[in-house]
Amino acid sequence: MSEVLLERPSPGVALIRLNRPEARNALSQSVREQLAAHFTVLSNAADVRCIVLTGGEEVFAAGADIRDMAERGAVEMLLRNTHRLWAAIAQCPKPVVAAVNGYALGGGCELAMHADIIVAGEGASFGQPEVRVGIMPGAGGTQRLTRAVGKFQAMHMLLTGLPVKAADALRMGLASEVVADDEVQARALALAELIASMPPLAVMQIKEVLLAGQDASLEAAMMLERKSFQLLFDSADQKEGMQAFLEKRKPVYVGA
Ligand code: CO8
Repeated sequence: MSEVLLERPSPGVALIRLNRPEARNALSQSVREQLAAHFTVLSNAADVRCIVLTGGEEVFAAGADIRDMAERGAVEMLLRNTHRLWAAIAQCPKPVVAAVNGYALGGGCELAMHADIIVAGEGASFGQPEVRVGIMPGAGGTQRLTRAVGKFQAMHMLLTGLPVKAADALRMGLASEVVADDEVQARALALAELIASMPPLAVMQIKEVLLAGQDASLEAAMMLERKSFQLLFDSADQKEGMQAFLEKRKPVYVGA
């Protein structure tokens, strides 16, 4: 069976499931290639409005595959061009909800941080233990983590390699919600279904502007926001959404 499964649990929603339990869903080059391929296809699929990313009910992902890296040299790592595979996830225009049960460590934590919403189970834990195996994060652990939780929490996690429990992750801003372990998948799917029922152009503009604006000046980011706001007034879904409100009926969005 494939190490990365793609399912379509409900209309508008795609579910990507890591399926390498014997290696705690460690992200080998092959797994990353499969992830990138799925994200590339789903990014362009008009009938997909939200993506749930999960490792299943036991473990999210225990990081990059250490067996796959232990004997590699710098040039070999460079030639893998792994950043292009991560970019397929980072540049996905559709919202991504991570459903995290169990460990999200190293590259697994970085993978979760590529999502837009993180639903964590009470027993989940997040960590960047790379320092303990002689390296450092290479897919956003020093950058996305710091943007999410700030310098002092990020340094604490990165320099010690100590994981944080779900409740602390929530408090720090590294999770959106914490629910009972056996409710994680259902909750992530429910959120994805709700997002999939929203007007897709507005949803994609919100994601794009929020992410681009984080690294721009406030003035530039406000201009981006304004332009996207104005752009949406040319969409059929804006007319439908406002008309439906005025007519006290449920809107029907078409993504145009
Ligand atoms: N890589 C390869 N194999 C792994 C990994 C991993 N990251 N994690 C677990 N496994 C394997 C184990 O080797 C073991 O295999 P086997 O049965 O053949 O001996 C199997 O999974 C089960 O593991 P455990 O027996 O250790 O299971 P436990 O439930 O007792 O423990 C843990 C689970 C806590 C997750 C533990 O396995 C662990 O600490 N794993 C390593 C965590 C880690 O250090 N992660 C960071 C890796 S480095 C990294 O992610 C760099 C990211 C850079 C970005 C990518 C750019 C290329």
